[in-house]
Amino acid sequence: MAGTDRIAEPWGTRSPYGPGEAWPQRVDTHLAEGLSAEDVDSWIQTASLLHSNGDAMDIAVKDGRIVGVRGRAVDRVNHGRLGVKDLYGWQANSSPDRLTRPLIREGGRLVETDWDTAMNRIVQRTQELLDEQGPSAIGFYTTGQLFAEEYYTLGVVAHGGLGTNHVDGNTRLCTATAAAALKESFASDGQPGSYTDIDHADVIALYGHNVAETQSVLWMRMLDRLAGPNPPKIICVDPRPTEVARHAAVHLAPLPGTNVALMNGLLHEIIANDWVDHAYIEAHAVGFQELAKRVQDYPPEVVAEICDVPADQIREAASILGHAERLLSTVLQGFYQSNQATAAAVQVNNINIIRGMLGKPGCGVLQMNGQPTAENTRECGADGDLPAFRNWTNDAHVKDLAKVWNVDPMDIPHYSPPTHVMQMMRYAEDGSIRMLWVSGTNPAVSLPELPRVRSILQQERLFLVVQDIFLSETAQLADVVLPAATWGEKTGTFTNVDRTVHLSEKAVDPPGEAKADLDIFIDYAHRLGLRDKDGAPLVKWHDAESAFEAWKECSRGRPCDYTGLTFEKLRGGSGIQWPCNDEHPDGTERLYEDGRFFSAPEYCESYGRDLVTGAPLDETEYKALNPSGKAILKAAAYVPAHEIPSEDFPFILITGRTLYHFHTRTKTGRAPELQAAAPDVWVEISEGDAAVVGISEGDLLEVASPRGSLQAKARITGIRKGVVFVPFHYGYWDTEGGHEPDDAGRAANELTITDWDACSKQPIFKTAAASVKRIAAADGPSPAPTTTASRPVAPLAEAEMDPMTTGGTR
Ligand SMILES: Nc1nc2c(c(=O)[nH]1)N[C@H]1C(S)=C(S)[C@@H](COP(=O)(O)OP(=O)(O)OC[C@H]3O[C@@H](n4cnc5c(=O)[nH]c(N)nc54)[C@H](O)[C@@H]3O)O[C@H]1N2
Ligand SMILES: Nc1nc2c(c(=O)[nH]1)N[C@H]1C(S)=C(S)[C@@H](COP(=O)(O)OP(=O)(O)OC[C@H]3O[C@@H](n4cnc5c(=O)[nH]c(N)nc54)[C@H](O)[C@@H]3O)O[C@H]1N2
Ligand SMILES: [Mo]
Repeated sequence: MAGTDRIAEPWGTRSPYGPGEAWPQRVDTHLAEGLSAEDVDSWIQTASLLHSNGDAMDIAVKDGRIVGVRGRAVDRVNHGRLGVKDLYGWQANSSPDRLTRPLIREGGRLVETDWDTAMNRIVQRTQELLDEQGPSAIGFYTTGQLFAEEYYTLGVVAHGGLGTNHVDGNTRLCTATAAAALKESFASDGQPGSYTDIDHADVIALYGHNVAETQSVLWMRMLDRLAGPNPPKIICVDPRPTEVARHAAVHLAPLPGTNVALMNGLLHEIIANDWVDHAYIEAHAVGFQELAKRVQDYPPEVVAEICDVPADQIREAASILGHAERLLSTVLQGFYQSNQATAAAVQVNNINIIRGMLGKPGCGVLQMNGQPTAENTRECGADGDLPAFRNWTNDAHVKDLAKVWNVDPMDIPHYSPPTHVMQMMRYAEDGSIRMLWVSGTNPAVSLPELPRVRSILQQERLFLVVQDIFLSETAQLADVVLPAATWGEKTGTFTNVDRTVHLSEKAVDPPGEAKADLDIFIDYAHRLGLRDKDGAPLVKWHDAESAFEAWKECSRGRPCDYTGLTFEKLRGGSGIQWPCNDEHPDGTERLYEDGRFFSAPEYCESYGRDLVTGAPLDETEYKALNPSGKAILKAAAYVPAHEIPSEDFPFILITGRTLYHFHTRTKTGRAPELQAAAPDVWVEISEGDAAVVGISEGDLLEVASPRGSLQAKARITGIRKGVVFVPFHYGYWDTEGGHEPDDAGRAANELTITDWDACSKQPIFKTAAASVKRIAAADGPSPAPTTTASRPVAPLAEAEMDPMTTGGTR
């Protein structure tokens, strides 16, 4: 890929291929200015940590420093390709403002200290709180960006050691709904499909998933199929004109928050036309009658009215889905973070199930992950669930886990559902959670309703520990800040969306005294003196490989069985998909090939919930519904979003991502090429709405919701009318204010609502009511990229473009 400006051409050149053929390799490389491959001392194996695709790469090392990256051609996931964030994002590792020493708060200020002082302060506070109140005073809020070994250790410490039920990951904001939707349909987490389904599919349907920007290598795979013979048809469900929409056979742009109505409309058509695999349903699923009955209420005309989508488009999309021979469905935040998240995502599973399209090449469901290691947060129990998809309401599972950890089953909290992060924030607000340990996430920017979140985290009475690699907005509020080593500076494994496990090796030393998250958690366990029931140390491992071995044992016999993997086996070649065990020594491409599921009552991870109210089913109800372990078709009625537009707040606000940045930009904002490509916040608005409000490209707007406001420059795009979009990447670490807005805000979450999905407890970042006001005339175009969904409807005049602030237009 020499010579291609990947900022301007993010997806690079095409390598067309046909159905059933192997995706051609293409090795993408980027090295620091002036270096060539001969200058590199060594190449160290890893995979991407800036999205969930799991793109395998080697880190180039010279003189003990990271100097670039190269895609791994042998890997099943990316065949050598890399996305634009990965090509440039590694530069953040050597940023001069990395945290290098622990910090503690003294007289209101954070000051440098040594590890002993910082850790002892945490341990002392932990012990005081355990004595005074017990484990319910302590909460852990982790991430989807550490390694499996780290989550497993944290889960053991929190659940098995302290015995607190307040453990969650930012995966709650991210893929809680993916897990919930899989639990509803298959009674267990675990991705049915495989990326190789793209090589075979004749229809690919993407629901609320802007894959072009958020898993750009996966999109390259789709683009290469589109450029080859017998290309697949794409169906896109998104209110914005994403690159996916631009390549779609049918682009459905529903009003945000109406996904369930739309899905019921599609199912209505598929069932009414009998594009249904009755033999498959008969053999492998329960619940068809109820589903068929429920969707009768959603003929295309009714749905067209609710979603503001033409009825004929719904019919056309349904016909494509109904005639597909190999249907791949993908789902992401447009469903997971929107109204009725789980109910909507489950309807996607339903389409594949009733069409009998599971467990065969090209027939898959990818309930996507977002973060690189979110799968491991879920598997290892750092999201509150019990490790290896054990069912916390099944006493036999708890007993089994207690055996693995050598603790008393009563020491593992399982008396109530794990506390989800929004509830933890509530407890901290009320003062019952008094210590919160945040690792690898930046809630002061990423949680909804920031004015409230800041006030909770700032409280004097809350002891806040933040473990990060930078002094993030959240770290600035902490009582103790622990400097972490990150990707490239520590070893471990992580697992992508399609269950591919990758080894990530240490390439360079961390800066200063920064330590691997694993070492920090182990140190905490030992300092606290956590023991098993025989008095031996609870945490019996000391490094990544020994932690991996312990995790493997915990996963034995469960759906995510890792027992056939070793570091050695993961070294040198491609990543390997779990389950990998004696039965499947080379891993498993697709789950459910034999139409058998992990859903037997005694084996399953979850008995499921009512999709509308979220009320859990108990064992007896589950056994009555699904006695013999089939897939479950679950229906749901459409219920409108809680906050709908009003006279004062006439727009629907949605938020999300751009290609060039990762989340709160702590990494991508420190990579000059990426920062220049999208340097500041903007707001997308349709041409029609802009004309009504009297807005031109680049005008400064105030966007307000009942919770707060921000200022951003207008980008007029093909977004559907009535909707505005704000990227959520822009917080305050690189503004004067530091952790809060100076005068005008710019973080999307100033506006978002404290509300969550009834089933998955995932916060609703997409759908709130907002107003838009013009406050100043343009002094140039908005800082939004022009290569992506934020492409302007009218081309920007050359003279207007600042080459440093218009991303792909250079
Ligand atoms: N470049 C980049 N890539 C990333 C990340 C990143 O920060 N930057 N983050 C990673 C992570 S953690 C995640 S979770 C993923 C997220 O990946 P995506 O889910 O693909 O990204 P989003 O932009 O959050 O949302 C996707 C789309 O949902 C649409 N949408 C909003 N509301 C609705 C609705 O009600 N219905 C429908 N049908 N669509 C709606 C939006 O218009 C948007 O285009 O990306 C991962 N990859
Ligand atoms: N409005 C709105 N809000 C959203 C979303 C949205 O679409 N709209 N999406 C939500 C989603 S899906 C997600 S995933 C979240 C993401 O939200 P966050 O998790 O808050 O975002 P990040 O910027 O990835 O934060 C990760 C933090 O971990 C630090 N870090 C990086 N590597 C390491 C490491 O190895 N060790 C440690 N200890 N720290 C490390 C980084 O410096 C950074 O401060 O945002 C959510 N918030
Ligand atoms: Mo995410």
